[in-house]
Amino acid sequence: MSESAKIVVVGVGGAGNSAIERLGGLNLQGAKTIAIDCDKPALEFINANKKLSIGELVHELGCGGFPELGEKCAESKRSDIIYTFDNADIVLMTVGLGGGTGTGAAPVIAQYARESGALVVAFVTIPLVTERGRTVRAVEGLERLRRWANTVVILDPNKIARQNPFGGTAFSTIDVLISETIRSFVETLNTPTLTNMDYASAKAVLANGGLGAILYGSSSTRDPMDVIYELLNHPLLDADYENVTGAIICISAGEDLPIKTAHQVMSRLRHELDPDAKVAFGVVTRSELVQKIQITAIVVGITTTVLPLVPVVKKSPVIVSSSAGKREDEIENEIKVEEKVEDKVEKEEKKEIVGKVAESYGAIAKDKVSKEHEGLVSKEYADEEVTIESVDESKVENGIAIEEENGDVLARLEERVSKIEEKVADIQMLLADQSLQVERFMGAVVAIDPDTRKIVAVGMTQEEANEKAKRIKAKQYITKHVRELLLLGVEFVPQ
Ligand SMILES: Nc1nc2c(ncn2[C@@H]2O[C@H](COP(=O)(O)OP(=O)(O)OP(=O)(O)O)[C@@H](O)[C@H]2O)c(=O)[nH]1
Ligand SMILES: [Mg+2]
Repeated sequence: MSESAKIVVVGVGGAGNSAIERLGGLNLQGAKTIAIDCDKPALEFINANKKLSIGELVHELGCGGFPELGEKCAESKRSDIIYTFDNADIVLMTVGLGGGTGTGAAPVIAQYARESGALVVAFVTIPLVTERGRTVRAVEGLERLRRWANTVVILDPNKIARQNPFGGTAFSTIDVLISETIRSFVETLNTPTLTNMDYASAKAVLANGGLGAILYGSSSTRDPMDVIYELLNHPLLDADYENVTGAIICISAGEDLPIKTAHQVMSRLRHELDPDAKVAFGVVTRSELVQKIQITAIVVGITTTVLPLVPVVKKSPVIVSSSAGKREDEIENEIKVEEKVEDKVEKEEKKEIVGKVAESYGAIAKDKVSKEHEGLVSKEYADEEVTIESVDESKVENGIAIEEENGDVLARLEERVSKIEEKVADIQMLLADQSLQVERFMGAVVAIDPDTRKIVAVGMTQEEANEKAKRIKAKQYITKHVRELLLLGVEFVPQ
């Protein structure tokens, strides 16, 4: 090893930390992992060397899809964040863009890492087109992140969702790709192996990488051409690699790999790239890869079709589909259509819940909400029972609700149903005493004390509660409740 670099791998937000969790499972050598989230309960499930909850401002329960909250949370924990970097030379970040924590906090964390002198490489996932409005937020987050990270490697689940050679969900495939790429990179840099990557060369590639992509190929034959073919024709990559400005190329293989084969692979790949591209190269051997050869590469300086704000330049005949230009339009159109549908559904749901709340609690909506929804307190809800549950945050923080699995949820719901009368009375008293903010989420309602921002009650119809219990685990159920509180907007006053 010529010069060893101190590397940390930092996951930000739920998706970012699922890649960290996977790295923990791979027993990553040569770097420390750090999990950062505003969602403290979610951190409990992550296997990382260090964990940092930065969610004090949001009661440690995530940012409910609001990047501005994620940003504020990160800013509020500046010194803690810098401390966890421990003067690292390289900070590798993993983030799913489109939610609140990752999208908002990652650019701030990248900034702090840069200011502490580290080289920052972020591996980001953009949302699926089916995630509706999240793409716009993701693009904004990406633009902010690009200002601070030296290189941002983008992974697009939409391509994988269309054609997934690995099986599983698009996101789990991406997490495999990210964790394999990070692992190989870190190991070729920082562990004793066949051909170590030179730190200075890696730094030269990544320092001004701009946008990057991952290339991946694996083969069970020892013909170097096979693995290169796999790599360059991989369906996950839709980037113009010929004109890239640099590449980090890691070959992983069994200990039986002849060094000559590794060099053949390398020189063939070199030939594929622009002659001026900077390349850093390493070979790592792993006992589980006997008779196999795998390449993970990070190419930088790419252009991509993925996001509307990123310029599109397509040149490579090997990977590029002739409909690439069209696809971008299609994606944009799909998003527009979906956003319209979403707006409509949201309006209708809001009307519906306002009706329910008003009916159940004898409350009326004020301001424009009341006008918009006047007359909506209809008889159609009269026959439905309403299940009300008081939830306080200590319950969630203690992890009691979070530990529960499906069976326990059913038991809890049964118990809850038996207490309907009592709880309805409770919430009615609460609502009679004070002005509470009420919002709907996932077909339920929550009442929040606007001063303390504490949830004082959660309510849903029995039918919805039963349906929910069939589908989801308690941890998701409870944490979702709290996240969605951040969508406050409708205020009710007692009649
Ligand atoms: N790589 C990866 N991405 C995912 C996964 N699940 C969701 N995503 C993507 O990541 C985006 C952000 O989701 P999260 O990471 O859960 O959001 P967050 O950053 O924790 O933000 P809040 O929960 O809103 O505070 C989603 O919109 C998806 O596009 C996953 O398991 N792996
Ligand atoms: Mg989250």
